[in-house]
Amino acid sequence: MADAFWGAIMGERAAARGADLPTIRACRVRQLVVPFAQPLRTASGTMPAAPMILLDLHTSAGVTGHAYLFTYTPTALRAVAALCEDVTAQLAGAALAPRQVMAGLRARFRLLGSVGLLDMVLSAIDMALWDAWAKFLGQPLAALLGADLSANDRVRAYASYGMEDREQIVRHVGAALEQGFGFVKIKIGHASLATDLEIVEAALAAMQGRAALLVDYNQSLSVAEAVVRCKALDGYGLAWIEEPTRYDDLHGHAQIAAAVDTPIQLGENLWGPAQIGESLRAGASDLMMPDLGKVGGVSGWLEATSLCGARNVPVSNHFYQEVSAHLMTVTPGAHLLEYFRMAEPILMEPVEVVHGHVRVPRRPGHGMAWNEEQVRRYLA
Ligand code: SMN
Ligand code: MG
Repeated sequence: MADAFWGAIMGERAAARGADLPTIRACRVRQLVVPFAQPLRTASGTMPAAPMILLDLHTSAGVTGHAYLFTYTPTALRAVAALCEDVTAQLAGAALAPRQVMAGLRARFRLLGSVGLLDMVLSAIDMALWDAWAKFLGQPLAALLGADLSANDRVRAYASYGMEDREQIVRHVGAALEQGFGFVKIKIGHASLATDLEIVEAALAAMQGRAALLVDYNQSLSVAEAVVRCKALDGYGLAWIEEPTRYDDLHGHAQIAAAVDTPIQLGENLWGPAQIGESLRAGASDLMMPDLGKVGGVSGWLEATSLCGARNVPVSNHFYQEVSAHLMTVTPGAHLLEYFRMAEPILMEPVEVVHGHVRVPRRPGHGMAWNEEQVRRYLA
């Protein structure tokens, strides 16, 4: 009953407004498990593949907004897909107005609260809405948000890899240098600090000064151990040390950041602009890297990165490179784009890397179109 009520409300508002905006017709949600080129090992777990949902938001203007959402574990896939289906079922008839639609949905879930899987679903809906909106206006997302792509359509990127042994790290560094990347991220958090240092030294030796190294602990250390290990890493001139301790231990991260010289990076696990703001106020990190699937999609990114800009904190992304590339062109203090080929197997046109930079596509919207043959192959 309540759902019919909300559907009527959304529909009435569109009708009252007249036909000046397209309306949302229907949404399709699909569940996939897309293999990584190789299992992605982190100090907090290994992922053999990317469980993700695809969201297609069809409109009366004949344009369809697309979004994918990484669910981290197949265990969450079905629940996230079901939640996405139920939430998007309320949107039929609503005007294609990303800000209004999202404000309406967030108001609806005020009592439930959204941190967690619902925030992920709302983030995906937001990304699909902005894609459809930009397509309806015939603009690349970046241009719609105010970027001049004719002046600059490239975003500096870093090649992102997992937690691997020396030989694999050296191979990855070689591949990254060949593509012109000036920054390479590897994951550490091995059983001992000695092994971390051995891997870092191998990566730096392979780089021969041609690139800067970023490391990612994926929340794996206690604060005390993180202070010890990050201090030991201080002498290596790393560009950043990422999530040395639990993402939500803002005080702990602030302690680590105060104890070491190397910039501390976090943000991929912060839920929405509110948690980004809390983290900034706590001085938890020197750098910030929101994740579009957790921060609230395009709308969440714009709000969160405005907070970063106000505090002069450089901003990078986590995953979702195809959409993040557009946003980085209009983000104050845009720092580095994470280049990690998660969705590439299901895209018609993966993002293009040009000498260590990702080129922002000029196609309307974010530029992603599904390779439906591949999608069918990976349906869960
Ligand atoms: C990361 C997180 C989750 C899955 C894979 C990789 C990593 C990153 O923290 O920064 O990409
Ligand atoms: Mg990370």
